[in-house]
Amino acid sequence: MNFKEKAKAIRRSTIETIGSLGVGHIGGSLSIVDVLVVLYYKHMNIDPANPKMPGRDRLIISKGHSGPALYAVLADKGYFDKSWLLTLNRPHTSLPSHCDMNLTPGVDMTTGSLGQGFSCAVGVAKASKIVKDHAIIYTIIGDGESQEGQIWEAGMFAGNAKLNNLIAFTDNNHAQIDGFTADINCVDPLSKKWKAFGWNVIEISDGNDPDQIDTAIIKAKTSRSKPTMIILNTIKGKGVSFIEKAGYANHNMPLSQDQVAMALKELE
Ligand SMILES: Cc1ncc(C[n+]2csc(CCOP(=O)(O)OP(=O)(O)O)c2C)c(N)n1
Ligand SMILES: [Mg+2]
Repeated sequence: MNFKEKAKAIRRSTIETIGSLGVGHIGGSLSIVDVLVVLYYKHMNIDPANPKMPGRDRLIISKGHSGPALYAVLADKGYFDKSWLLTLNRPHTSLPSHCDMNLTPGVDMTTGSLGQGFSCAVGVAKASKIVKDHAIIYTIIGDGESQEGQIWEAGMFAGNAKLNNLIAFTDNNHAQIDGFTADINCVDPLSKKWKAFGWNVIEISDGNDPDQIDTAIIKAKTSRSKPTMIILNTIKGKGVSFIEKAGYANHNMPLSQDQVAMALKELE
């Protein structure tokens, strides 16, 4: 699998999906494409023909507004027809802008209220230990989301419960909805905080580099007694220069058809 080519294709599809509506959570969708690609095309034990396969690995995107990137991956994996992508967030759609496990095949948790998805991931990891199904539970949180108290309550429990079947990622793109995270309520030093909560921590300098992500996941799977937090230092809007340059304004950004064409050209 050529991760970089696949990531480009998923970014194109994400742009087309959001472009069909004309507005959406572009920044936080594009920043997680690389981790999604490494998970879905290499690591996860899943079956698109049987989305609820018992004992499957799970991905819970706690920053649930990044649904469009996940939908691009799920369509490409064959969970549903690619034509669904053009129904994003329209009335009666199966693809709302925030993830919904009751509407979309392949979505493992309903998320969008920041902090809650991560708590659910910890609960699912604990349940998996109890039933001994040997699943790995993956979850992605945002850096802005890490300001939520609920993140730290759940994180404390996961460390104490020694949930080594839980592999979390922080999409550390340094921006949130209306500003840079450091200016609003700085969450640093993330690495030291997670270590203090009993987690194994791996920090990746380029969180948009699939090879670094792959290496980190391989290492995380060897953890014997701790959950692992992989801190991805990413770029919000990664892959399209005018979207990257918009900074935090790309959080929920309008996209004209000319801009869609420009973005697709850059991602050829
Ligand atoms: C509990 C809660 N408060 C506020 C919001 C509104 N909201 C949606 S996204 C967002 C910013 C999140 O920033 P971050 O976690 O860094 O996400 P990313 O940069 O990856 O988009 C906010 C405040 C929400 N969805 N849930
Ligand atoms: Mg952020």
